[in-house]
Amino acid sequence: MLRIEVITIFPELFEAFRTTGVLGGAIERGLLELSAHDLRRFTRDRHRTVDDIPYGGGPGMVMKPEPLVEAIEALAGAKGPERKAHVMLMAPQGAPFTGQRARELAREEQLVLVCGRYEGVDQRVIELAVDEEISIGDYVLSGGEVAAMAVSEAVSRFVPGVLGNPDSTASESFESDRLEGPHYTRPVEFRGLAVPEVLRSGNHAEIARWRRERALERTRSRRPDLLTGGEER
Ligand code: 9D3
Repeated sequence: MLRIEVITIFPELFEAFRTTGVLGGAIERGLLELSAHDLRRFTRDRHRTVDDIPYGGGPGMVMKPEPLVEAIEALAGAKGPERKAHVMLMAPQGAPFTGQRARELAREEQLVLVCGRYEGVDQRVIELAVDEEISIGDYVLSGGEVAAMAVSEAVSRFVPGVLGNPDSTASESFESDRLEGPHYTRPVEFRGLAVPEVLRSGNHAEIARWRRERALERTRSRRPDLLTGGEER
């Protein structure tokens, strides 16, 4: 069973997350575990300090190494060939997180997701205790917690049994290299906007063709990079 351990100064952010939706259901059904660990529990000083000023100067604070390395080692053991857990630092300078990486990570026994805050993490934490640094995209977040949630959701969807239909992960965007087209439900007309006639025609070949066309159109305009393989279909 996959066990996800999150190290954060804001464990309360994960309370609703771990009890809600597909992920909450999967945890309830015993298909995976997710625990959030308060980094401050691994401090030893009165003020439970997790940050300090940067060597060399500059703005902001840096996460000090002792609490982070102690937390990681308490949950995962020391880095090396014996360690069973895969330790990932959520970091803006990390490698881009992808659906393919999510699929691979779903096969791990234990993932430790380390959430940074402030300007960053002392480099020695990475060298001594981290296996991989991951970013979820080119925008600035205030810390790694939202990224850890994104990674947890994306990975959990590849854990066998988490989704009802075993096919539905394969047919989604980024598994099919094509964005999805528009969706409609009732009512057939809403504020003057009608559901496209073809979707009500009952002609399944026509419907499939229409959906392929809309998907291709949308992909061309929003994500042309996905089509550089050149295939038209
Ligand atoms: C304003 C400070 N930034 C200079 C450009 C550096 C910076 C430090 C710390 C930017 C963001 C953060 C906090 N972000 C994360 O911890 C983070 C993140 C992100 O910001 N974007 C995408 N993926 C991730 S994973 C972790």
